[in-house]
Amino acid sequence: MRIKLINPNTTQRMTDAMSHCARNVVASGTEVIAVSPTMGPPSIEGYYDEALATPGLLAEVAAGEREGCDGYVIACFGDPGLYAARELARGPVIGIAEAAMHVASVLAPGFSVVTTLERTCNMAWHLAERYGMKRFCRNVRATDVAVLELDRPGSAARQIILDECRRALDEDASDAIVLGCAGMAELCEEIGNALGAPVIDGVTAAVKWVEALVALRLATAKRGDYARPLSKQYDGVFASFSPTPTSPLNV
Ligand code: 5HY
Repeated sequence: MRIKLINPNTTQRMTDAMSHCARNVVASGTEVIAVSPTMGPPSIEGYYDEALATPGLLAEVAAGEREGCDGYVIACFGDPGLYAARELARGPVIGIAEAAMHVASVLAPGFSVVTTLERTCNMAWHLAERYGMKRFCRNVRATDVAVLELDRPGSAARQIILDECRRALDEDASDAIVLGCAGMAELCEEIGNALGAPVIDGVTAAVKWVEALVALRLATAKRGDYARPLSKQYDGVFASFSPTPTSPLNV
């Protein structure tokens, strides 16, 4: 099977890192195709970034449909464009926040999210609400580490994140941690070993979930909200995104 892992920001080193993590967990018969859009923000740290990352993300889903991909992961903790992507895709589409929160909810009575900037904390709360996870989510904590600072050589990010995760377990009545950024995927095992508690990375959780759904021959429902977009001619620079009966996008 072929799973397309889409990093909605344009930073290739982040895409490469999450691709490595995903390839380490998939079954031998599963191919991971990791991509970034050619247009959009280098990191997603707010609603405006998310909005401008979504067209490029959707173009990658449309390309995946033409390439015969079996399922998709939206590898950004805001799960941008998740429902629009489901309109385009035949196979399952899972967001990393959605996956990580659901996994945490069956491993512990409560979890804390440890994310990057303070300004993205409410986005995580909104996602917990949307996914029915608020009863499990005890807290959302910011480390104020910028997304592109996470893997900068010499950055103190690892220690800052580990310390915040430890405070979350000590202070939030949480027994599990959800890492609130795709850029934290490579830290997951190290932090989990240090804390002796479940630490969940949404990238690998989402990839395995998509793999399981495809293996069960389950696909996105196409009767209601996730039916193909209605055909219409878009204007201006988005003309190439015009949905048609056959190919939703010809980008
Ligand atoms: C992410 N931003 O996973 C989110 C994390 C965040 O570029 N990839 C990004 O800080 O919201």
